[in-house]
Amino acid sequence: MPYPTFPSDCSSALCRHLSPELYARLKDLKTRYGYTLDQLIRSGMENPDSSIGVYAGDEESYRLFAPLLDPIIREYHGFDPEKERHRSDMDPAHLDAPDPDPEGKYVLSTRIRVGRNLHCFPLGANLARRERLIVECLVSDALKSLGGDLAGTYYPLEGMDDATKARLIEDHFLFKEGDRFLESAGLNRDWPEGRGIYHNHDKSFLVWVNEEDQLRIISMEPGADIGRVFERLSRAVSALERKLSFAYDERLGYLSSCPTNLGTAMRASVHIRLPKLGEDMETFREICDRYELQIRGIHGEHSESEGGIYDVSNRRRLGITEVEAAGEMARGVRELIEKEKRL
Ligand code: ADP
Ligand code: IOM
Repeated sequence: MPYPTFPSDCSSALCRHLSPELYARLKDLKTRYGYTLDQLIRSGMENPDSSIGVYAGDEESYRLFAPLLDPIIREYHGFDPEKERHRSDMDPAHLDAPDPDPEGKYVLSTRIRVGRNLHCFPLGANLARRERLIVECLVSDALKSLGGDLAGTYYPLEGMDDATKARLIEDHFLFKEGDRFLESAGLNRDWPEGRGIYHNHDKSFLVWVNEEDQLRIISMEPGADIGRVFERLSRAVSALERKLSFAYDERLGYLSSCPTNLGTAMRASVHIRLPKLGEDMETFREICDRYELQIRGIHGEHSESEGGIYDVSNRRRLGITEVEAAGEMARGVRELIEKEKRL
């Protein structure tokens, strides 16, 4: 492929960082699992409205294509992959994140998820059909061992009726189908085979299998008790770590398909009603920038807000520990609520 061209209004990290010289330097490289630059950038090429636009195919992608990926990582996380090392801390005893909305007037629900991928397998964009089925089997077996409040059932997507699927998506429990960014990255191949969702009885603990990452481990509940949501997640991750070996790099932390999810691979979010700040996006964004928060719409990434309700979460995931990221989110949300009250 010749050097790709981007539309003039493209602002993805890919189009800002991929020069013709860099493309020429990397275009013939291939990881041991056979992943190439063209595969890495396909999603951003086909979707110029991507925010990032690249998906790694395996652990080696992060080394082989580092001249493109390191500047993207540096810019997104404010972390220097050449000089720094990631640290992880999921100990709930270290968490300082008091409920930012004790009166329950603004925050509808809290959700914290981490992404994980299995060591010894390529990442999803480069996973063969048979490997994906093995991943599903290993993960669903590990999930069967969970007890107490984490005990639940694994539901393969294949065979799930449309009404159940639609309800789970609408209620924010299940990933949506047909995401064009993932489609271009090759992450939707053989859909829906090998994909599924595990959840406990009250859907406060869930695991997505073989979506953007092989596992998305999720703790969520109504209200703003960040401590309780974090504690449940931490316990679940520890229990799964005893059964599964996750891909982890000394420098980059937990490895993920998208460079935005490296490190903690954690996104701690609230669904919050902020109708007045929603009318003053400049102030809203200024507070979010100060606390390194990201604003998403009500149905997650690439969706819009509805009825003054936003998804507000930590933006940085690498070079910050899990307890620090959740604490930063809590402090930022408290300030957003204070501002909303004053407006
Ligand atoms: P991810 O969080 O895994 O990166 P998305 O941004 O696509 O993925 O969000 C996945 C789903 O989780 C969406 O349905 C979204 O609305 C839902 N969600 C995110 N945060 C919350 C929250 N605090 N409460 C309820 N649902 C949430
Ligand atoms: N993580 C991923 N879905 N995302 C950042 C897509 C994009 O590049 O817009």
